[in-house]
Amino acid sequence: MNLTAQTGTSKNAEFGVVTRLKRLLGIDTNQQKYAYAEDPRFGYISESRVADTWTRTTCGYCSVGCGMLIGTRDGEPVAARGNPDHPVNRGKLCPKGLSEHQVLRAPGRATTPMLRRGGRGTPLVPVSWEEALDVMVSRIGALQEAHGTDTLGVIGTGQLLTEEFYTLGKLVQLGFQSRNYDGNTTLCMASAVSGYKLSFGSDGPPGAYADLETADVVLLVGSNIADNHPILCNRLRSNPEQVLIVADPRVTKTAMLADIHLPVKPRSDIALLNGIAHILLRDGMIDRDYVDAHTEGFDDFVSFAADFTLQHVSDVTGLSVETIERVAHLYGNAKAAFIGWTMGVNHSTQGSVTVAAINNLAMLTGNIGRAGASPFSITGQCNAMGTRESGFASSLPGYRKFDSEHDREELAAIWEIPAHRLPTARGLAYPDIIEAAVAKRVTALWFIATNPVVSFPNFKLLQQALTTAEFVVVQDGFFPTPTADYADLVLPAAIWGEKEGTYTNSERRISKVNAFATPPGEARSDFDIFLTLAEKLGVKDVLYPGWSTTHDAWLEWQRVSAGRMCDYSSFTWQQIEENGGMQWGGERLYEDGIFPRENGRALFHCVPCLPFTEQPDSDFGLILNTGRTVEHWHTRTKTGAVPILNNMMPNAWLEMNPVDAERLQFRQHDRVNIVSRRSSVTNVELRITGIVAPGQVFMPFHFAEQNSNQVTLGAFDPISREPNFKQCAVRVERCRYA
Ligand SMILES: Nc1nc2c(c(=O)[nH]1)N[C@H]1C(S)=C(S)[C@@H](COP(=O)(O)OP(=O)(O)OC[C@H]3O[C@@H](n4cnc5c(=O)[nH]c(N)nc54)[C@H](O)[C@@H]3O)O[C@H]1N2
Ligand SMILES: Nc1nc2c(c(=O)[nH]1)N[C@H]1C(S)=C(S)[C@@H](COP(=O)(O)OP(=O)(O)OC[C@H]3O[C@@H](n4cnc5c(=O)[nH]c(N)nc54)[C@H](O)[C@@H]3O)O[C@H]1N2
Ligand code: SF4
Ligand SMILES: [Mo]
Repeated sequence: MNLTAQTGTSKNAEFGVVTRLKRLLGIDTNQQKYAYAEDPRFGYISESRVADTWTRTTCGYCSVGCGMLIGTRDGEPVAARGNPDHPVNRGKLCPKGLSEHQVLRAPGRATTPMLRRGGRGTPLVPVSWEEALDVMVSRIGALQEAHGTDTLGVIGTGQLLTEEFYTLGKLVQLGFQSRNYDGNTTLCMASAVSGYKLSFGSDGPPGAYADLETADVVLLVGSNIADNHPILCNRLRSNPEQVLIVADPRVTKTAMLADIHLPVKPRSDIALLNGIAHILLRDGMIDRDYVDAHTEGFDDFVSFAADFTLQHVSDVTGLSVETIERVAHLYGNAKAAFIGWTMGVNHSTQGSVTVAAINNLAMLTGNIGRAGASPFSITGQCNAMGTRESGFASSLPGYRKFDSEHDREELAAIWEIPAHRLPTARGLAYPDIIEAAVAKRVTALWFIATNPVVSFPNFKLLQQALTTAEFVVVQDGFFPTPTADYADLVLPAAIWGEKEGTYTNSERRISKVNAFATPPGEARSDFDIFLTLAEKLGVKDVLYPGWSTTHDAWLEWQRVSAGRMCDYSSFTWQQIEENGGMQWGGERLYEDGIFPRENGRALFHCVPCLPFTEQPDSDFGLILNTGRTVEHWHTRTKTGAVPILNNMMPNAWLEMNPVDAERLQFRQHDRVNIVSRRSSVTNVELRITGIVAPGQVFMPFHFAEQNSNQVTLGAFDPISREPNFKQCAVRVERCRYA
């Protein structure tokens, strides 16, 4: 909803900023307003950049979910600001948010459907929507006729509106009738979901951002919020007594903020967590009343944890005995302790059980469901939560279970369809869909708002899947993209800023997202594309009776979520917008200590610490870690097109410790190749730095030209199917052609 009626205040605010700037530069602030536009020192603040309308919305990058005001002039986006009234960010934005309006008019937006009319090997040519969607329905239909409906594999995302996820899930599972539907969230949040289910019986991060303010101990495990959730850093240190502990093999910007940095050896987190539990048990620092009232499996856990002696944990983690003891005592003595984690935990073949080991600590000490006390999965994408709740991929909408007859019947009754139409088990997970495509069990692939050529591990196997599949559709807001190179059909999508609905952030806050610009060319919203496909399949009236807008999807999703843990039914879009978002489940879950397991108790898990899959050896002697930097978003379709961000970090680099650089006789800024058993990345700038430990190297995964996923490993968590992006064995060689 736009705030044109209130522009008075917003314009005054803008004038305030300019006035302050002018004062700083000694310009007479009583001059006419246009004067500063003509002053060369204000070259960048011209009249043409002064908004005539401000629209409230929510940031479309990360899961922090900052509230923003977007300024438009004559319908064109010209400015972005933090919304000072928003409870999440209180007026602040990080560099990506501040420049987000620039994404919409950046070069490279997809503007027309494109079809490889002459087949593979011929160019993609512009076609009409009519032809594009007719071809899509008939090609997929023919393949399904020949190979069964599950031959269609669909990979979604955490970056659509909740209303769009809800619509897409029904379209894939009930319209196209394929169970093989998953999302890029399996590359991201799947282990957090599985870990929460293991311990508590359901997904759902129990805490809130406010806990970062109240906690007296904050332990971040494999989470670099200073780069990746920057606005959360503002919450730290509100409590002057607070101790910040960061476990990360790298000295990240977040580690530099910490009181105690734990430079754990890669994948030794489980040993650390079990070791802390061992000390808490040994020194009587547990909340026995909480354990007795609200958990099960305690006795087994006590005998299991006994093996994690200080010396053993010190050997495995590389931390000193004193440090481990100190951290355990800080955690045990805290009135309220918070453990946050992100991809340093989830991106592992042991991700789900590491989450369970984190939950064990919270259960032992009763650090759940109270202010400041939570085991908290910090999510990644703007709407990773929305797809977890409404998505119909890893569970039925509303956190219902595929294997529960009751859940299926309940859902079928709301939808007025026979219950037997609902699948009784989930289909293949993302990596298994890719393997099935290689094995020709999946012959059609449809990618929506994800760019796997850069983001999926072990590119060689993915490439085989993309070339073996008979029909590949890529639906993206940008064109060309590295994945579109493999597409038979490209569908141009509207993106954030061009559509209306909701996102749900890491603290379960449902936030309003508003349109303030029109999509370029013929690009259409994902929602429109889904409804048109439903029409062509002849299922529109059954699945989406009378729907024309995302609000229709919202109203049905409200009914579907009513009475469930993720209950959206009591909020209207207007309330959500006016309140700066509403948290489903209230501020905190599990305040009563009752968990959604059959007996209401949270379950302790005995989690062994295993070495990671691909250990370094004499041929591949270094451990490659991959991740992110503040300036870029994932595969850079968006941030690569925003000059102010891209110019700060235009190329990939490899971090290497001085000890290794000296041994390998490299010099600062040498060009190097990174080689693994699978493939290599060539011509990368070497940065010799103590940020990484000896024996380890790090590179960002953002760059298609120097794609880290050429070398990463196709090893997956057996429970969540999440890839082990954070460790594989490589060697580094001097690039001969640089
Ligand atoms: N600027 C920016 N922000 C983003 C994103 C982006 O692309 N750019 N992406 C968003 C998304 S989708 C996500 S999922 C989040 C990710 O947010 P983060 O998880 O913070 O990001 P990463 O850099 O992938 O990994 C975090 C850390 O895990 C550490 N790590 C590696 N191995 C281990 C280990 O064995 N143990 C421990 N304890 N740590 C380890 C790495 O050194 C790294 O510093 O960021 C979100 N925010
Ligand atoms: N080596 C390594 N690999 C990783 C990771 C790592 O740490 N290391 N991190 C993993 C993680 S956590 C994640 S989340 C993934 C992310 O990986 P991807 O999902 O591949 O990353 P994005 O670049 O965000 O891709 C989203 C695409 O959707 C398009 N898009 C944006 N908005 C819209 C929209 O509204 N509609 C449509 N149709 N398209 C839109 C964008 O242009 C972009 O091409 O990468 C994973 N890959
Ligand atoms: S912290 Fe995340 S949500 Fe907030 S402005 Fe930055 S990218 Fe957007
Ligand atoms: Mo992610």
